[in-house]
This record gives sequence, structure tokens and C-alpha cells, in this order.
Amino acid sequence: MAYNFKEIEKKWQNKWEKEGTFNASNDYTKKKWYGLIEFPYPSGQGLHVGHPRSYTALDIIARKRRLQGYNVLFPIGFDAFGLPAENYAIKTNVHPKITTAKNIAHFTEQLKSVGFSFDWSRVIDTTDPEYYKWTQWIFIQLYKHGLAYKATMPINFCTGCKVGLANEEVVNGVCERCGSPVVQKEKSQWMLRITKYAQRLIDDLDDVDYLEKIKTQQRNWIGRSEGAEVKFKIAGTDETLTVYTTRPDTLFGATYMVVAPEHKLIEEFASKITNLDEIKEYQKQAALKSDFERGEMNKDKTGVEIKGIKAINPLTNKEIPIWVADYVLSSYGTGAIMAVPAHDTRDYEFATKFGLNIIPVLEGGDVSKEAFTGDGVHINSGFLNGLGLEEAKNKVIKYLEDNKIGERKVNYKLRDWVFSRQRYWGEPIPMVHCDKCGWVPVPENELPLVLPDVKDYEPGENGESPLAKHEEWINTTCPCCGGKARRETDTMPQWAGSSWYFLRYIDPHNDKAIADPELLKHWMPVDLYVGGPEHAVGHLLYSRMWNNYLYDKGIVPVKEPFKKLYHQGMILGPNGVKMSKSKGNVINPDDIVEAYGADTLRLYEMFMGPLEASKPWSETGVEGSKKWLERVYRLFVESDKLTDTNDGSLDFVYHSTVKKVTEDYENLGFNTAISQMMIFINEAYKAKAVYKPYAEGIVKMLSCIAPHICEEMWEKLGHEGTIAYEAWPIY
Ligand code: ANZ
Ligand code: ZN
Repeated sequence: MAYNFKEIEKKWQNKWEKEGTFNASNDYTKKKWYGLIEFPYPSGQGLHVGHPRSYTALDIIARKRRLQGYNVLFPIGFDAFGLPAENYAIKTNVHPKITTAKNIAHFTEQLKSVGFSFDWSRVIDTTDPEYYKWTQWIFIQLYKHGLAYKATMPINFCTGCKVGLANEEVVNGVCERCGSPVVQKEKSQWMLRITKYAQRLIDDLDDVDYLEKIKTQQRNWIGRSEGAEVKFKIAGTDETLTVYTTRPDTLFGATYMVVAPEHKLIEEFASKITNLDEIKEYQKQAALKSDFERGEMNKDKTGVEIKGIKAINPLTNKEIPIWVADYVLSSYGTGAIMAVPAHDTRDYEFATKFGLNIIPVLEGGDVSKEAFTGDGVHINSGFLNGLGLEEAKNKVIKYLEDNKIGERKVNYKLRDWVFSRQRYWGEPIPMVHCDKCGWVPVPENELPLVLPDVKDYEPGENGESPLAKHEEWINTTCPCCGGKARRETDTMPQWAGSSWYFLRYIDPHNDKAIADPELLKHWMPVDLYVGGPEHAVGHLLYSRMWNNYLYDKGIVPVKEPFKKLYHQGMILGPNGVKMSKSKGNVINPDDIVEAYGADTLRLYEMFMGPLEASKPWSETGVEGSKKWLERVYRLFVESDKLTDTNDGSLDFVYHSTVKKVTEDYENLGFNTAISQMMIFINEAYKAKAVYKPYAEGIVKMLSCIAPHICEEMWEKLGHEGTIAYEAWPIY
């Protein structure tokens, strides 16, 4: 048999590379198509079999678009800053720069061996100073527009990595990376004001084509709620305590108040509080817990009454006690609540435990048993009696506003983005601190501010950045007054470089701007973005925010960067569970390419099932895919069935196949497209003769999935050059 996949795959890969077959041109006369895959972190483990799944999916569309005459941009790069290289450096003393370069070289070789039609002339490496120069530049613009600021914040602090984490990096109360407990710690941090974009990040979801569950995840993460802020007088003083509530209509049932352990009320009334020691002890205990633990529903409620002060319910004018309890979070709303135990489950548990008053204000339910959280007519509520939910809400808010004791308020769960990392392997934050001038950005003409070569990457014990140990780097002069100044020693999070890389691909070597405005206009937005579902609330929100900002400043031409977004499912081990080294069920794509060829790997991964579904690996499936490719090759190249005259016997199945493949590719339904091509091949085997143009049409469509063997068949069918820019078959 003459089909030697090793030889063929090398032959075509070399040719594509030599001729730059897939390099995008800036040809404005053609319609453009921009396909983006989530660029990989170049880990020491190399490519995972999961990578080729989304990459092949997008490669198929990119190849189809070329056949349809589009100007196609399909780039690749590396998201190469981050912890693993740094942790490896700490262990082995090998500089992250060396590890990263080695890993990128390995990834590149692997990616090329699978035959993706990437434009290799545009590779991005987020750790390249020529790239992060612009990451730093964007940070400075954000700073100049008040969107980056320094604040002392209780941050999520990982006790293992000794580093501050964004909310998105804390999963179930532990560090996403190392699994150690995450505690709260006060630290001066750079913050990005993503909250300013909260509403737009919700609204603009209406303009994009994402899977509905991704939109829902984003909406929930941003967490918009509508309610009111209400001021409660502190009895015998002119001071007030403000709460945020989504149920101002239940105000008549507010029988006590609760402040978060960090609330400033405690400090302010310290002289009046008669049990301050007890409260301080409680604060200490609370500081050791994560927000997650504190917010957990079914956890035993704890708290201490603040003795010596009382609040006054503004509608009943009754004095009510104020408690401190850690189920109220300092980071949400005003950090204080009015408790309505009759109608809020957490308040009910707390009130029952501590013997506090429970007054029902909604009809229905039995508060001697549990909180009634359903809908009902208002009772025990003065001027709200007899009203339903919406009516009562509006009426009470009007009353609060008329009497200046409260106002309508929209709240978001989204927090500003902690942008500082006390780590070495990241972009230096381009700011210096001068005693006279405060924080001053590094002048733009001095960018990139290059990460210094150091030998000691260990984070400081108290969570300082490793850079804080390098006085020679820290000491500088103030760009503003020329006096002595000190550099910021924190670095940016790994999210920084990935928040705008899709813009840089468009003009990756530009040294005057992040990208040429004309080119941005031609290429943006990304037409299709495929990545893993784990980034629905991290990377996707961040990059949408940066793009939003750059849009406002007239730097990018589109409001939303990603027109359509799709998430691939996971490839599980042969035993149906997540692949992991410890379970010994990891499949290495190199082994598959070596034993069966890249075309087989690609075909198999597309045939496994719908792209979105998680599927177990199957060795028999791989073998079957290889056999089928051989079957196609034998028929089209080695049989003598191809003819120049059409006997009509395959007309129907051919045209049905073109129609189905054309449509299925569009819907990312690759498994069903492949099934249809299999049907055609079966029919063709049965037929007396196969009309050659039909064979060619199938080869073109199949070339998107199995490009090497199809290039070879195209050549054997008597054509010169690549199949990549031929015309897509029509039915
Ligand atoms: C009174 C009330 C009565 C409430 C009732 C709910 C039901 P969402 O919807 O998530 O925005 N709350 C406010 N600030 C809080 C904080 N910092 N920590 C913990 N809980 C807080 O939640 C808003 C509701 O959560 C608010 O409305 C408040 O309790 C509580 F029948 O006020 B509610
Ligand atoms: Zn100065």
C-alpha cells in the first residue's frame, strides 16, 4: 500500500512552512475571517490531547474559509508568564526564561506535527519584552484614566503560594493552583476598576453569540441586584448605619442589624461599646476564614452582640440590637444588613440560635418552623399592609427617598480586579513611588520596563514580591521631579497578557502602537473564539473589559472583541475519568501522531462526538479512523474507478454530502459531517465508477479535517500546488 503517512505528513508540513502557505495577507479586497483559539500555557508537560480538539475544530473552519475565498487570520501564541515556570525555578534554579523558551520550542514542534494551519509569522509570547511593552502601556493608560489605583484591601491570600489571588482563582475556599487554604490579608495592591464596566459587561452580552450557559455564568458572576440603601439611626447619636437590601419592603420586620467583623462602626463607637474585648476576639477569629467559608449556607452561624449601642428601625421607631457576625461580608453592599429573620433563611437561623425577635411581615408560611421566603401580601407593615411585592417595594423606596432615609440602589457582586502579584515571573508593573509626587508611571518612551534577571525567586515570608529583595533594581529617579524614587515590586497577574493578545496578532511587530488602526478595523472582531469553559468568568470578563476600555478611547473599533464563542468539552481518559498523571490515564498526542499520524488524530478527535461534549479516549476509535483514511486513499488514488464521465449513480449522495458537510462545519457539527462523508465513501465503493470531480469535492471538504492526506490525494489526482486555496464545492 502506497500511503505512508509519515512521509506524506512531513512532506506537506515542510512545504507549508517553506511557502508560508497560511500566512494571512492584509488583502482588504476579500472578506475577512478571524479565528482565535485560546493560546496555550507552555507547560513542561507539552501538548495535551485536549489541545488538538479545539485547535482542529477551528482549523477546520479556517481551512473552509480559505476555500470559500476569505482572507483568513488564524494565529497562535503562548501565554507564558505564570507560576509553574517560577515554581520550577525555585526548585531547580533554572531561570523561568530558559524553561519557557524550551517549552515554547517543544510546543511549536508538537503543534506543527499536527498540521494546524496557523500563521507562524505572527507568534506571540507574552513574556517577550516587545510584547509586554504594550501590556505595560495599556496599564499606564488605565492608570491615567483612573481605572488603575492602589488600595489597601483585604485580599485573598494563598497560604501555600504566598501570593494574593483574584476571586476567580479561589475555588471552594482553596487556591485554584495549589489547593492550600486561602485566608484574608490586608495588603496594598494595584486594583483595576472593572466594576465601572459591570453594567456594560451585562448589556453587551445581548450583542454576541456565546453559548447561553456562558452568558448566564457571566451574568451571575457580575451579580446585578436591585434594591435600596437604608439608613438606620444609632440611638442617642447623630450617626447612622447604612445597609443594602434587596427587600426594602420587609423593613417592618427588621428586628436586629448585623455588621461584618471588619466594619468601621466598631472602631467609630469603640468608646461606647462595653464588650470591646469580646468583639476584638471575634474579629480575630473571622480574619482566619475565607469569604467562601463565611458565606456557606449550612454552616453554624456565629456572632457577638455589640453592647452599648442600639439602632432604630426607621419605620417602627423601635430600638433594635446590633450584632457582629461573619455571615455578613465586608466586601458586599455596605458590609452591614438589616436582618429580617422571618423571611431570610440565614437571618432566621441566626435569630433562632441567639433568641432574637422574629416578626412576620408577609402572609403565608409558619415562622415558628422556618423562614418564609415565598411571595405573600404584606402584614404587620403599616402603610404597606395588603400590598404585593413590587407595589410594596416601590412604595417603601418612595417613602425612604422622600424622608431622606434611603434610596433606590443597584448593586453588583463583581469586585474590582486585584492586579498585583507578589511574584517574579510576570510583567513588572510600570510605576515608581516618589515621596514627593506619589505614584508616577514610568515614561512611555522608557517602555518596556524589563523584568530584571535575578537568581533568587523565592517570595518573601510576609508575602513580598521576590523583586523586593533587589535594591539595585528598585532604586530609581522620579520621572516627575528627578528625586529619589522606588519602583513597584509587584508584577501583573497572568491574566494581563491574555487580556489583549487577540489585538496584537493583527499587527504583531508594530513598534509604534498596539496595532495599526486600519488593520484593527479590517480584522476585528474575532469571528469565532474556541476555548475551555473554565475561563468563562476570568479571562473572558477581563479581556472584554480591556477591549471595552480601548474602544472608549478610540483605539479599537469594536465594542465586543469576540463575535462568537464556543467551548469544547474535555477529553477523558480511556476509563472515562479526567486524565491525570496520578491516575496513569494520560494520552500523549505525540504517541498518537507517531503511531497513527496527525490526520488520524485530527479525524478521530472530531469524530468522538459533539465538540461540546466530554468524551473518553478510545484506542479502537483511533484505529478505525486510520483505517477509514486508508480506505479513502485506496479508492481515490489506487483504484481505477475514477472516470471523467458521470453515470449519475452518485449524484444524489454526492450533493447531499456537500450540503450536509457545508452546513455541519458551520455549526461545528464535525462528527455528523464525517459520518456523511463515510456514507459517500461506502456508496462510492459500491458504484461501478466514481466521477472524478466528485472525488475532488470530497477531498477538498475532507482536507479541512485531514489536510496532509488530502493534499497528497489532490496532487495524485493531477493538480499542482496546495489544495488550501481551491474553491469550496457547491451542491
Ligand atoms: C433584608 C432582607 C430580607 C434581605 C429578606 C433578603 C431577604 P443579593 O440578592 O445577593 O444582592 N446582604 C446585603 N449585604 C450583605 C453582605 N455584605 N453580606 C451578606 N449579606 C448581605 O443579596 C442582597 C441581600 O443579602 C440583602 O437583602 C441582605 O439581606 C443581604 F427577606 O436585606 B436582605
Ligand atoms: Zn517625584
